[in-house]
Amino acid sequence: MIVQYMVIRMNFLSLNGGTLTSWLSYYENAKLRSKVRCVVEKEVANVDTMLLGRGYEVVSLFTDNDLSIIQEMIANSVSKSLIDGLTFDRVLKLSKSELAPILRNKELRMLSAEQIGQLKNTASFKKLCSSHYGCSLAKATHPLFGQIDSPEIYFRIVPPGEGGAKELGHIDWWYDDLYDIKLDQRPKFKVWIAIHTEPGLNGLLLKKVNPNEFQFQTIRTDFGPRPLLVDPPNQDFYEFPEITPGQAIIFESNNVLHLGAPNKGCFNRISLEISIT
Ligand SMILES: O=C(O)CCC(=O)C(=O)O
Ligand SMILES: [Fe+2]
Repeated sequence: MIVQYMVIRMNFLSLNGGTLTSWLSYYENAKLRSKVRCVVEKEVANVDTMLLGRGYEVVSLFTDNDLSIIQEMIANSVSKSLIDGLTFDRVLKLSKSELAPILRNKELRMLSAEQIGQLKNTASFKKLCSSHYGCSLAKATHPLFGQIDSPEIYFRIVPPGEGGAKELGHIDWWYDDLYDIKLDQRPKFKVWIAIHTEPGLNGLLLKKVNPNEFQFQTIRTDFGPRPLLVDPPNQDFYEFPEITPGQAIIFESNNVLHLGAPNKGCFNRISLEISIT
């Protein structure tokens, strides 16, 4: 019993220290750990909710000030790719055809090294680092070059009327399968931050599943291979948390099936994704 407790305690400490390296063994020890829950219950409560529960958490992450810093960063990126001098308000109203060049091209939506530096300096990002998720950023998978030596941080835009195509539901590790990313190199969590959402009208559909019960086929696109869900469930299979700008959904990368909800709002839905390991 004492030995068991030590193993569990060590696993917990490394999670809390932000490395998350023992995440897998932590997960495997879940059953064993429940025997000593009374000792560590308070400390591991959030992680337990995720690992043993619904697979995701909704958290308030970005302050209004940091949110406007990110919004400006995104407006600058979009301006660089599309039209000079766009404000964030204008980006929210760009049409699907104006946005077309960047909608599918992740490369154009990845933050630059300079922007990542700026993001890391925000109080909100530091809050994420000091949480039990830590801030070990996972390496990006570049659409053409596979895994590259820069963090996986990019934004995504879903125009009104878009999103929700049920065959696009996926588990993030399916992309790692397609890129042959080794198990120990794979992100453990995705942090999906609402940069502009209309609660209840757009956001993310998600559901923790047994990955063995879902299959995908691979399609080749100009922007790299993509998984396509075989026998996709309908929208009512998923949970659909209401999410306001600045809030984030943190979910497990290896077993949460998810897809962007159809955007029933008036504006482009904009989110920022950060993979952590
Ligand atoms: O935001 C979306 O529409 C999809 C998001 C997604 O696949 C992810 O965050 O991993
Ligand atoms: Fe995803």
